[in-house]
Amino acid sequence: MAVINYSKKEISAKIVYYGPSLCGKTTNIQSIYASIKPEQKGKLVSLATEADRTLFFDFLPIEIANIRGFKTRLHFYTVPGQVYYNSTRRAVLTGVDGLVFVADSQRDKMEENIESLANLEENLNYYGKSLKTLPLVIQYNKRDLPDAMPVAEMEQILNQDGYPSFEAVAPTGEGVLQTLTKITKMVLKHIEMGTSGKPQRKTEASPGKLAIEQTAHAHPNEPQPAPSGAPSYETPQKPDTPAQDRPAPPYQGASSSSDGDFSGGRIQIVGTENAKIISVNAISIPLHLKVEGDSRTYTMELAIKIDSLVPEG
Ligand SMILES: Nc1nc2c(ncn2[C@@H]2O[C@H](COP(=O)(O)OP(=O)(O)OP(=O)(O)O)[C@@H](O)[C@H]2O)c(=O)[nH]1
Ligand SMILES: [Mg+2]
Repeated sequence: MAVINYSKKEISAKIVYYGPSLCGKTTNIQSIYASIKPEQKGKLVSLATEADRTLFFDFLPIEIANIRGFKTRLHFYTVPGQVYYNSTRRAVLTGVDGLVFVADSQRDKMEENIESLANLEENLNYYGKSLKTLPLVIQYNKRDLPDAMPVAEMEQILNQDGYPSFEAVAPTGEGVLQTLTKITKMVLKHIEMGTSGKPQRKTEASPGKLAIEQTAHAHPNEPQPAPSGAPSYETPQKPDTPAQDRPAPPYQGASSSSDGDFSGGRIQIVGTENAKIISVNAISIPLHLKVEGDSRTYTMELAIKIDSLVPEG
């Protein structure tokens, strides 16, 4: 789950590149690292065996544009694809906010792709999560190889739910930034709106999402700006990149508060009134609130459900 530090005004989100052994996860991260401006990226950390197989994970932090005044950091991880490292794969998924499934396009790797996707769902289930409720992008990598399966066939097998997908040749960077941009936008939308970033799916609310919505989702009745913050790259986007997959322009900050809308600023409780019993097991307490940057005072009823009222003494 995204970590939001309100006092520092920072959001951190975790995106994991998952997929079978040797499908090109590390190569994706290396290619991203080579394309991102130095001031936007942190150190690329790779923990690999001598044969360059990922042993634990690769890690790349990227800082992106502010979202509603919050500095936003994305942490990209890969997992070790080799089958016997499952406990490490599962550990890397802790707190994941978005996923890129890198599929190997070679025909004889299809079984491994299917197994890895099933393994991903199984490991997410361990944390009470699912592909159905997390942003996911599928990448068909190794498109340059002669035995690459047609994409339509791969879609049929791996992507019946219609997740966004991209073709890639990771060592040349082809399709790498498009994949990154898409998952970044989906994750930011997920954080902002409390959705999976997939409009066709209905997601269940969780306490974490609610907290994010209350503070970061500014104006529910106004048109929302497209989530910003796709990293800017040193290499230009290909001209044939579909418009929706290009990085969005930097978001210029939250607009001023409108009536009854507490977004964007710090909320201070300036007064309370006596609690009222509103049902056999609930009370409400009127709270008077002030919002940073707004001279008006607001009143809100805080309703609390209680098991029972036990007289003291
Ligand atoms: N031809 C071709 N080779 C690729 C492509 N992507 C990756 N490779 C090569 O495939 C090999 C494995 O790539 P990695 O990025 O290390 O794979 P990985 O998914 O991180 O593998 P594990 O860490 O073992 O899970 C390397 O030799 C890469 O150069 C591609 O699109 N085309
Ligand atoms: Mg690797």
